[in-house]
Amino acid sequence: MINRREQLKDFLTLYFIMGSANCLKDPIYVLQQAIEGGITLFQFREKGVGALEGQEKMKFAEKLQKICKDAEIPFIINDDVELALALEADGVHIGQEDERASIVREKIGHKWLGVSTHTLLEAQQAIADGADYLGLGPIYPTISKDDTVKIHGLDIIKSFRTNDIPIPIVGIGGISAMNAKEVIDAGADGISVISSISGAEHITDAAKELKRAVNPTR
Ligand code: FQP
Ligand code: MG
Repeated sequence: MINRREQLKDFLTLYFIMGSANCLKDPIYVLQQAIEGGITLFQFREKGVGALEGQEKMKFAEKLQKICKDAEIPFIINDDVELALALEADGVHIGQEDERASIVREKIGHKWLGVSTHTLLEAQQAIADGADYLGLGPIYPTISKDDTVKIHGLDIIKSFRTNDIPIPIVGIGGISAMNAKEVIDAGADGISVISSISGAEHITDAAKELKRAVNPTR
């Protein structure tokens, strides 16, 4: 278990999330370029305008999963626990409005479980329910999700660390190469991005720049 958690922490360094709605170019190409740029983990998040559903969503997920497998990048699925089981994904990510973490944990066995949290109480509950890592955000304002939610800033990461949250945490929301290092310095184990990579003119360069910002030694 300790090994598995240590491994996960490293995979969280540069966590790329996307679905077809986020991409300006072919998502297959976007993922390949992002991998070339050094992403360490991928989350399939097929949501928003024109998102695929049912069989189409599954076929699309399979294609992206194959690319990840070939590159040895773990493949996490957002929200859709049944799809994660069907495809034998490496993990599932859920938020406070999704299926309960304890139920999801029971369904997925030893696959990785990520949970979005916004307070210490939510974090403690998620850990009790069996979360392997926590998503914390939005740290900064973001264009990828609606802007009615509270922006947390770096303080939420610092407070989770001061309060000895024992599992890896990844910052999300408005993270770019400009601010990525301060997210890590605040105590996050990694950063998670959608548009900083998927919306970039040069995907590979954008991923490389983010990687350099969070992990200058590698
Ligand atoms: N953190 C992360 C991760 N991934 C996410 N998808 C979210 C947070 C947001 O359920 P949620 O999760 O609040 O919204 P949505 O399902 O629309 O993404 F930590 F993985 F970076
Ligand atoms: Mg969700």
